[in-house]
Amino acid sequence: MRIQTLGAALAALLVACGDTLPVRPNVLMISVDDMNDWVGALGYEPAQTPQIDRLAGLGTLFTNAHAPSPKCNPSRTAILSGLRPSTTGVYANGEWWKPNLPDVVMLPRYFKDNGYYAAGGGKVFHHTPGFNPPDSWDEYFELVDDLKTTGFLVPYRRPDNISSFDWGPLDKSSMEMGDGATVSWAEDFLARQHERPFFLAVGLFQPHLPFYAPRSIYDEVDPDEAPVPIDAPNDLDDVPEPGRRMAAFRLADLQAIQEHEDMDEVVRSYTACIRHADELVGRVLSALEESPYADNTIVVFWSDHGYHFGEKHHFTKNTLWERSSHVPLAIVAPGVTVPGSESSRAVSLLNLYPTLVDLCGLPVRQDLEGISLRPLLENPEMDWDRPAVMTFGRGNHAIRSERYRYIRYANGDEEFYDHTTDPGELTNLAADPGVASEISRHARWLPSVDAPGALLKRAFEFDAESYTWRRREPESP
Ligand SMILES: [Ca+2]
Ligand SMILES: [Ca+2]
Repeated sequence: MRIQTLGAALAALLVACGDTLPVRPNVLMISVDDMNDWVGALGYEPAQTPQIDRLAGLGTLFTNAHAPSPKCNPSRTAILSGLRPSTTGVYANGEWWKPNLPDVVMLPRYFKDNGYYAAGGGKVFHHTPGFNPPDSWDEYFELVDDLKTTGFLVPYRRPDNISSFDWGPLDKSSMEMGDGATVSWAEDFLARQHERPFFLAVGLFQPHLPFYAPRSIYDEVDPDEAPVPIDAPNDLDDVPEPGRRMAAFRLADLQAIQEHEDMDEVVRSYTACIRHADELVGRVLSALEESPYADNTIVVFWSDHGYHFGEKHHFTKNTLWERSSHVPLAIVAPGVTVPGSESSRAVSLLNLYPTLVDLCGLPVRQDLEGISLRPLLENPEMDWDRPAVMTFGRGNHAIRSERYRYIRYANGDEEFYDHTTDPGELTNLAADPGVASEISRHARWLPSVDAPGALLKRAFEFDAESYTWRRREPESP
């Protein structure tokens, strides 16, 4: 009897182990840089992004997903650390997270520490030297320079275009571009035999500026099919001063582009860059589908933030508005997501880290600030009251719920927009007493800490060879 009971218990344990310890899925994380929501799957009609649309159709597309910050380094640091900019103090591109956050275990490192083979290529972390720590990876393929990365050295397109910025076709094929090399590496990686589950991060640099695209793709974009967004006159009149200051970042570029009537060419080139990214996403996806890992790999696709082309009289990112924050996000999780499903709940890319930990059955991390999106992957229309929070600079935040956007700047100034009637965020309702209760409902989600800015890269002497750094003596006043 006792032996029978023991046997039954053992059998039950084995069944339980069988349930809870399946073969861990692989992860393929594809990211793009500065790609806004001009994606077919998100309803942008001029877009031709069949591959991104195909990827989204394999799982769950989030139609209301937002970046944690409207700039490369703060957004990527938040996504990969699972911690908000307001917690880490990484608010801008110069702040070097590694010496500032020595104990933070970044996403690829967490997978590596839990038995995964962590491989990355291209631009995953912000690509200033030293921002991509070698201890995060078993293998890394550095972004190959294709003139996009050194495009800042190209003579300015216009003499009065004061910043580093250019656009147009390059006489290179898709695979001769730096992103092509990254994708080639990823294709080889997926064709290889892997003994451990892998975490593979493929970081495309497109469509980041300079907006250089292979000529064959550029030539295919009909200049009339990519409309120039509307820069509504006087739109900033109801925006408080800190918001107008954010909008003025790269204002000289915007003015030069508009004065020379170049915006159609800028938009055309950016569109070509998106299509180039799309083609490469398709190659990686096909390589996965042809590999032995097709049925046991979670695929995640995201962009680090959005982009303005004159909307709210702004060019690039660097604002707390929808154009800077709204991004494509799709997750394909075999056995969890329903192909072709969509969720319009407001979600942040900050949720990616806990989501992947959850989907792969890794030990749960209590210290992360996002939460797993698994419930939404299983039921995309479930109630979800948690908004997406976005931060730019210390103390400036946007709270995006499914319907509204609330912005509060460090000095207390506010904006409030209703997306059901005003998707372009043209009318700031913050002073309207009718929305006061909604504003307080949103303000509850403001971060409770606003950490001081982390130390800048230039505060350290860095040796790339040994990956070591030393704090410089603070300059005397
Ligand atoms: Ca970026
Ligand atoms: Ca306005």
